[in-house]
Amino acid sequence: MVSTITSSQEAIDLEEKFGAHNYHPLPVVLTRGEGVFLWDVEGKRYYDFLSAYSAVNQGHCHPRIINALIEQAKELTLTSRAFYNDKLGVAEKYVCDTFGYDKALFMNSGAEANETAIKLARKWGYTKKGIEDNKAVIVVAHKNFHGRTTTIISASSDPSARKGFGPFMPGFEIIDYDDVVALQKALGNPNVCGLWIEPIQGEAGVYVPKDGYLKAAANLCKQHNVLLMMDEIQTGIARTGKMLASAYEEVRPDLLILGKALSGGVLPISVVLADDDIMLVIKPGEHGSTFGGNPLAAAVVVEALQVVKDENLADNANRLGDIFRNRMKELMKKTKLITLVRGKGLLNAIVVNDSSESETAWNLCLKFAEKGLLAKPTHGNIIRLAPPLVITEEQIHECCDIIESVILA
Ligand code: IF1
Repeated sequence: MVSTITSSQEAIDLEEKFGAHNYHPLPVVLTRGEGVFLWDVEGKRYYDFLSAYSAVNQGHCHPRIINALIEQAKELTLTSRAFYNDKLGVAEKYVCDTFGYDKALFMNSGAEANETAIKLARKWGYTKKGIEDNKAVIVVAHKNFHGRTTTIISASSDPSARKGFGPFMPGFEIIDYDDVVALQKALGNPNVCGLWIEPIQGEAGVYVPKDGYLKAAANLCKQHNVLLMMDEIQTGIARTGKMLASAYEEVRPDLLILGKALSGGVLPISVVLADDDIMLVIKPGEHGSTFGGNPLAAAVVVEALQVVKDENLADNANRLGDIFRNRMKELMKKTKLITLVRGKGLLNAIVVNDSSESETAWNLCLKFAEKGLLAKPTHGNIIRLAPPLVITEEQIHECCDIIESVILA
């Protein structure tokens, strides 16, 4: 018999007993979302300062996106790619026009899009750059986060992502992020087919590289005939105050990887964008996915991106991000508990003055929740603060008031 949940504790107990223990969530049980707000099963309202790790940039249950989902769901949801459907081509053209590429390849999760980019870069390396079979190397950055598959964790430097999950996929070289000299040295290897990076490292604690790093990386890639593979899964779709974070340095990646907010959080939709000389190295039968490019996703992606444009969410993120960081800098003058605020647009983090083993950041997040704001610590002492981009100036001030009152107490 299927029963309904009547209390938060009941839901937590069920997950604890029947769910795998691969997460350690904050003890809040959510049942409804609208715009910047979430409600728990007891009816308490919260500001969402995680946005499902930047998947709900457009706000929870955006009426236009939900409507597109419902209307398409009534017509056709899945055909597989064994046949054409009447929505996929429209979505492909839309994302190609939006981001300025020749071709798009839709997948579902961000990890799958990254896997797709790896396959594209390797095949390009063998067929276009002339790298000897099975020798291709992809250069990645220390503290990267690109997903959870066995190949992707083979490129990770995080012991908790890797330990116990070997053997690992060869063909990755890890160098320091934000280090042009290291990059210069690594790309000199003629077997390198790709440089795979995030424009801002999300999981590393919203680490923003120095001005000029991305531009230098793009130039070095060009110089060494290496593909620049940019993972904008978390930074893309207006989160950092521009449609793409790469645009801050006028960098155009050879492979652009997007996910999360492509759907406004209603479905897993991801995509890799590239020009013909790269994308067409993959031939029929060499790559795919049952759900990738399904008509439901195709209808949703067009509406979700159109909402970002119509509501000027990039400008809003840019403007309110400045206000937010200024408020946090003011707060830092009044307390020693916060040592740093960093980020771009509405992708920000505060660093708590404490060792990463202690519980201070976790306890702060529990207090934020008590006061009606949901955020989650990362690496023990960093709190990521990333509300939906539909938040207003008045609301962001109210949220800064909450954060300030908790921290000063
Ligand atoms: C989890 C972090 C965020 C990503 C980038 C690819 C993916 C992600 C830059 C994979 C996913 C997530 C997944 C989530 C936690 C989360 C995260 F804390 F780990 F770093 F957002 F900040 N590239 N990020 O950030 O996309 O396959 O999940 O769709 O619980 O693993 P996915």
